[in-house]
Amino acid sequence: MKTVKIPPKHPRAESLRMREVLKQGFEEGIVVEQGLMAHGRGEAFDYLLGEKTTPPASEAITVSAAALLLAEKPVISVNGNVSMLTPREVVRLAEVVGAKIEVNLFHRSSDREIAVMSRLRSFGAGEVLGVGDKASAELHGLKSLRRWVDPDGMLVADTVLVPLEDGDRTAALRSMGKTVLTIDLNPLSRTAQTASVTIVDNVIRAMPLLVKEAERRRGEATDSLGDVVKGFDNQVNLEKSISYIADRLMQISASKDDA
Ligand code: PTJ
Repeated sequence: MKTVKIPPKHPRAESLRMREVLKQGFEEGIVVEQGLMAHGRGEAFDYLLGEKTTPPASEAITVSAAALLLAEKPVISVNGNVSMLTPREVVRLAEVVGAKIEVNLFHRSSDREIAVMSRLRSFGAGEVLGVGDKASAELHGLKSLRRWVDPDGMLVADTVLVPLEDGDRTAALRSMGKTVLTIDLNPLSRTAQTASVTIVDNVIRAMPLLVKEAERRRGEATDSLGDVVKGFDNQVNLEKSISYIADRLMQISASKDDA
């Protein structure tokens, strides 16, 4: 299939470029059809947010960076979409915070696991967990194939970053006492509502900012990082994101009334 050439000055160039990246991932067997649909849902919420990182999202990014730096056994979970959209940032974030990278797919197949791992490796990843027989431990309370995790990774992790996720696994990981960080454009999704920290933002904006924040705070005293995490309330932060959308829509509608 042909790739469309996107004019750099096109007002929606970045959004169109992302679609082409995901389409390429689909053709390479990395992204599933459902991943394309999930992206469309994300795009709709991104429109409502004004396609920028909001103040509550920035706050959640700061808290997530601190939580990852404080973690003893952090893991970054990667699915098809994330491996296409932000592979470089996944690898860099793992380096900065000392996290393991684990492939965990909802629509699991051996070929896809290997394809996602190969893509991450092509961006410099070393060890990639969760592939093939390595995913031999079971998360209880989960029916989907996401329940198979790596005994050296997600099973024993204290903090897990699950960008662009479906809700069940977040709930299962939380019930095991783990800190779950997510990036989800939909503040109403089950994942967003269940996670310990939800960054309501597009992964393509949030991941580079998360890397930057982790780089900036690396070396900061444990007490000071602990203070950042301690004061955070995810429900309050989600309410701020929802209010941000509501206020924005009210302003837009008021400006149309004035016209
Ligand atoms: O690669 P697999 O097999 O693991 O499958 C991955 C998908 C995404 C298909 C799977 O996890 C899934 O079905 O996810 P959901 O339940 O559709 O949830 C995806 C969530 O991510 C939705 O709330 C979307 O709004 C949100 N989302 C989509 N694109 C982005 C996003 N959030 C942040 N950045 C995005 N680019």
